[in-house]
Amino acid sequence: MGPFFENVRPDSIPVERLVRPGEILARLAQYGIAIFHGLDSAPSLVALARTLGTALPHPDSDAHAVTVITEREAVAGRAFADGFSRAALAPHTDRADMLVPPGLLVNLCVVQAETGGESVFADGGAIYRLLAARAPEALQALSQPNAVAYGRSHVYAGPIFEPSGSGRRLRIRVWPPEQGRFSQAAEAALGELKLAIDAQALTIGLAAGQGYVVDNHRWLHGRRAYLGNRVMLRIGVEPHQGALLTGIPSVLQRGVQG
Ligand SMILES: O=C(O)CCC(=O)C(=O)O
Repeated sequence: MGPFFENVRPDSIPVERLVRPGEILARLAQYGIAIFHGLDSAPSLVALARTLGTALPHPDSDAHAVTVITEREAVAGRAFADGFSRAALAPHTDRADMLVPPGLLVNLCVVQAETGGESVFADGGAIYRLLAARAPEALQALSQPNAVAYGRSHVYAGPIFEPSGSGRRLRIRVWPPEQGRFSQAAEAALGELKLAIDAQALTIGLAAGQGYVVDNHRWLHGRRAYLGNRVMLRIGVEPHQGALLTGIPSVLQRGVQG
C-alpha cells in the first residue's frame, strides 16, 4: 500500500468510514495518521483514547485529560492563546517543550466552524526528505544538538529532528519560532523549514463527529482560521507499551516507502 495521502488532492481527502481502535493502530503504524468518524462526545473520545494508551493530562485539560479547543476570552494575550481563538495555527508539534511529547493526539470536531477551521497536517518524513533534497545544510543545522530550546517550565534543548528509541526513528519538534531559542545556524534554516512544511501541508475539513488520531512525533498538525463557534476536543495519549512505535521511521528518512 502506498502512503495515505499519495495521489489525493488535499481538498478531496475523504473522511473514512468508522474505524475501530485496531484499525486505527494499523493506520498509525503505516501512515502515522488515522481519520475517523462516528464519535459525538467527550466520553466517547476518552474511551477511544484509552483503547490506544494512557490519556495524558494537559495544563488546559479537564480531569479526563480532555481539552476543549474553542474561542475563550479569558486567556487572550497568554502564550499560545491563539489555540483558544479563531486564528489559524501553523502546523506544529504539541508540547514540543517536553522531554517526550505525547506520542498521539486524538482530536474530535464536535461543532464545525461556519467557515474555515479546516485541519492542516504535514508529514515530518516528507518534510525531512524535502529538506534533504533541497536544503541539506538547513537540515543539518536543524539536526544539531544545539538547534533549539523550547519552553520555560519544561525545557527541551536539542535537535528539531531528534533521534529516538534505538536512534532509527526521528521525532520532529516544531513550535512557532517565537517560542524557541535557536542556534544561529538553526535560526537561518527556519525559512527552509517553513517552505518544506508549507509544501507538504494537507487540509481536511472535519464535520461534527469526525476526528483524527495523529502521531505527534511524526506529523505536524494545525488549523486554518475560522468564523463561528467551532469546538474541537483534544486528548494527548501515550500509546500502550509495545503497541506502536511513534516518530519518523528510517525508511521514510531515506525516501523509500515501506
Ligand atoms: O483547533 C484545532 O483544530 C487544533 C488545535 C491545535 O492544534 C492545538 O491546540 O494545538
